[in-house]
Amino acid sequence: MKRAMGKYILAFVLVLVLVVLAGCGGSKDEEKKTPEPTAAPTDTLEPTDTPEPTATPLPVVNVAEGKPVTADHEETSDFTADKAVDGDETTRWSGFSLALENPTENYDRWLIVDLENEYVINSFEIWFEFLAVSYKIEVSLTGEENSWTTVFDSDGINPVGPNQVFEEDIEPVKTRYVKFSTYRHEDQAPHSGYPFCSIYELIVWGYDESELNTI
Ligand SMILES: [Ca+2]
Repeated sequence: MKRAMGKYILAFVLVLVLVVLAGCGGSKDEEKKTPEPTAAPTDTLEPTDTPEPTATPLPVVNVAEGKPVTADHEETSDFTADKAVDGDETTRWSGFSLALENPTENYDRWLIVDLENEYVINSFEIWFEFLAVSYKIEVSLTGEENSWTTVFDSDGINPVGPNQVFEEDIEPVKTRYVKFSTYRHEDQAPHSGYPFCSIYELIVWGYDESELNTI
């Protein structure tokens, strides 16, 4: 009887152990799976930029070409002031510097273009044949003395030459007259050998404001 009871107890313990082991192991299917990575949040859509309005090109032209022009000196009848604005890059205006003959003379030469209308100008080009001193560009609505405003000054940097093209942007300014003038900067040595202010073409880029309303 005791042996029979012992067998039952042994069997019971064996079953209990198996049940416990089964509970601890679990099946493969029940194994915890590595959680799927959370999908990256969808990128927040950037607000669509409002397209910039396409800038209408300014009706910029050479407002100096063919316009009345005067200069304080013309080297010869072949190098007259009008040659600086005739639209021909092979003809030129040349002013002779008196300083070559007399060093006490100044180096100043000037040339004024009457644009015959008020234009907003924003850049210029000068096709130099030669210049050995500094130069300025001034503007005026009336052309009267003391009405000039300097919009560019080479300030000691001069083309020297020969045959250099200077292009400069300036703050847009409304003007009718454009004055080119030369001077010897205090840091510049007196020139020699090339006493001319010689320009193939002075090009002034600008536009008529009244035309902006029609384009
Ligand atoms: Ca010319």
